[in-house]
Amino acid sequence: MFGKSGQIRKGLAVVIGALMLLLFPIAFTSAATPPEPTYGAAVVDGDYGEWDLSNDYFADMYRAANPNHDVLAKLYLRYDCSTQTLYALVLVEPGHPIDVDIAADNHFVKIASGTKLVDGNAYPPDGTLPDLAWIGLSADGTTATGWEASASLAVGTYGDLNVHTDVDDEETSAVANRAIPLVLDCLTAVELASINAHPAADGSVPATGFLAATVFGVVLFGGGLVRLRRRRP
Ligand SMILES: [Ca+2]
Ligand SMILES: [Ca+2]
Ligand SMILES: [Ca+2]
Repeated sequence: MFGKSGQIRKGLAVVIGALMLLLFPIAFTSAATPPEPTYGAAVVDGDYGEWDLSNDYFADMYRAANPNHDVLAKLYLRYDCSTQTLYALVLVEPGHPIDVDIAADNHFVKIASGTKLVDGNAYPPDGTLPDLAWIGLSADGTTATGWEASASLAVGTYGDLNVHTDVDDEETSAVANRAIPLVLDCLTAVELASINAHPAADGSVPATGFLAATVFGVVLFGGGLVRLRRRRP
């Protein structure tokens, strides 16, 4: 009896250990830790279903870029180290639609001390960087609920990322003081990615990993039980 419960405990430990190994590194690496973004890709197509609004959240965008004023939109970021592509998602707060029909230049991502990386002129997306796509574009094309965009940006440390959009009627919504830190550290990202096999960009890898761990654990645990039964007199 002692031996059987010991084996069962051993089997359970293997199952739990396999699950923890697979799940915990994913939990740590899939989240943005500003000033570092989530490391992964996105698809600029006007559907933000691939974004994880809790893990990819990067910064608030305030009225007039003033952190003492209301938050009118939120910024989410991802960075793909393999292509050195920055992906941005901007979603407005309820009641503050994007002012789409203002000048396309007013919706942008830039490094304040450098050139603009992407703006509304990159709409419609054509698969060539930079790209921008409206989210929830109204039938008359004058408002939207957000946008996603992609642009080339080299690995490095930046002190002045500015993401800006216009909402309501020509109202500025931008990150605090139009300059927040952004760190793109692909050495760390690659190291962690090799532990994980791949960062969880769209959730498909963790799902596969979870299934593999479950099958692996059940086979081990089941095999142990079968052996126990065979040994019983
Ligand atoms: Ca998308
Ligand atoms: Ca307008
Ligand atoms: Ca383009």
